[in-house]
Amino acid sequence: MLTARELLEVLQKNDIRFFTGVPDSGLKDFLVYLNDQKNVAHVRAANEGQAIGIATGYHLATGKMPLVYLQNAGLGNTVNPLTSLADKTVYGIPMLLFVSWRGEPGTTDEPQHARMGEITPKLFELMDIPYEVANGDIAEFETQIRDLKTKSMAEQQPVALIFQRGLFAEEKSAEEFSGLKRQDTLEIILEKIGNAPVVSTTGKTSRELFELRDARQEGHEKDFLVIGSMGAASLIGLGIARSVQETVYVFDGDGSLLMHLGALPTIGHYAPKNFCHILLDNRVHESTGNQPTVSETMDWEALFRASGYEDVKRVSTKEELAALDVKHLKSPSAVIISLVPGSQKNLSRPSAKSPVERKKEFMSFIEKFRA
Ligand SMILES: Cc1ncc(C[n+]2csc(CCOP(=O)(O)OP(=O)(O)O)c2C)c(N)n1
Repeated sequence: MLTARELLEVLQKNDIRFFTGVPDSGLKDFLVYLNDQKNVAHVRAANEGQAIGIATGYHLATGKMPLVYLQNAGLGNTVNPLTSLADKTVYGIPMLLFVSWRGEPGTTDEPQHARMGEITPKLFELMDIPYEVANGDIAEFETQIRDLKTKSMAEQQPVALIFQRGLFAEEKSAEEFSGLKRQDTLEIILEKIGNAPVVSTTGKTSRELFELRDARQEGHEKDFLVIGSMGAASLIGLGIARSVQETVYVFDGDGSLLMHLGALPTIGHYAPKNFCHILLDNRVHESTGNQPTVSETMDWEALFRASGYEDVKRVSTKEELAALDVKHLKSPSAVIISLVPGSQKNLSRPSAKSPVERKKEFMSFIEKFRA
């Protein structure tokens, strides 16, 4: 097992001192530790492809090797800049990718990780990126870092280290905050929107929605849970809204929305008359261990308005939320809800039925709303 402190020391010894990426729970401890270090250069990226861009800029300016951390789910976002920017047939940019391995064959994981879990090593082979699977023994790990760095610098190309689950020592548990939380919010909104279709984002939002439907003794057919493809919820919502009459509610996260922010002007441009975007703004990637997003410095209201949303509201308290007439906003509308991070300890995961079965139920549910 590795501790975050040991790991950072090894990296610094090898003069790897610049960090960027998108968090994952497999690297949670390391990332929480990294965020706490005031003297470490760290840029929190909105998506993994952008992290490759940031890392490239660092290398251009310093000649040194940056580190990019990501979950393998985000590898798809990196393929374009890795192959057309950092590849040795183009600009040849040395960088070390720390990739956490969800869906590793032979392990138990969620269905959305199975395909990428299987092809992660093959993707590196296809992209001709040398990789190793990280060793939990610190001395071995140090050798791996040294060798990968030497290769990356000598051949002027990216290299990768893949982290299996459970390689890090036990994490410190998340801080408790008091204030409006996601689950209470979702409950109030579900009460208000009745029988409308919902598209909900990746991570704990979909898991809480799933639990709430059970608690309310409702089925799950009204919800399309975006369990993978982080950042796609609002775009899926747009595709649905263009094809049905009923209002579509999108439950989004700040991390998810930031990942594909281009969704906003697209939605604003096409301006569906039945679209409500609910942003659950807890300012962190709570699902992967509360690593901060850049939401803190965002003017979300201005951004939604500038993108063409007709009605934009911010809600910060339970009372304000209770008073919100979400059914009568001018569409496309946005409700930005300021939340504190926090969810139940033993949050379940949608199970019993496969994603395909749930998709079929959702499709039969929205069929009656077809335009
Ligand atoms: C492309 C991609 N990158 C990273 C992840 C890992 N991941 C799952 S949920 C999540 C955080 C989502 O943050 P946010 O939308 O703010 O919701 P919160 O977790 O705070 O509820 C991340 C980073 C992923 N699933 N897919």
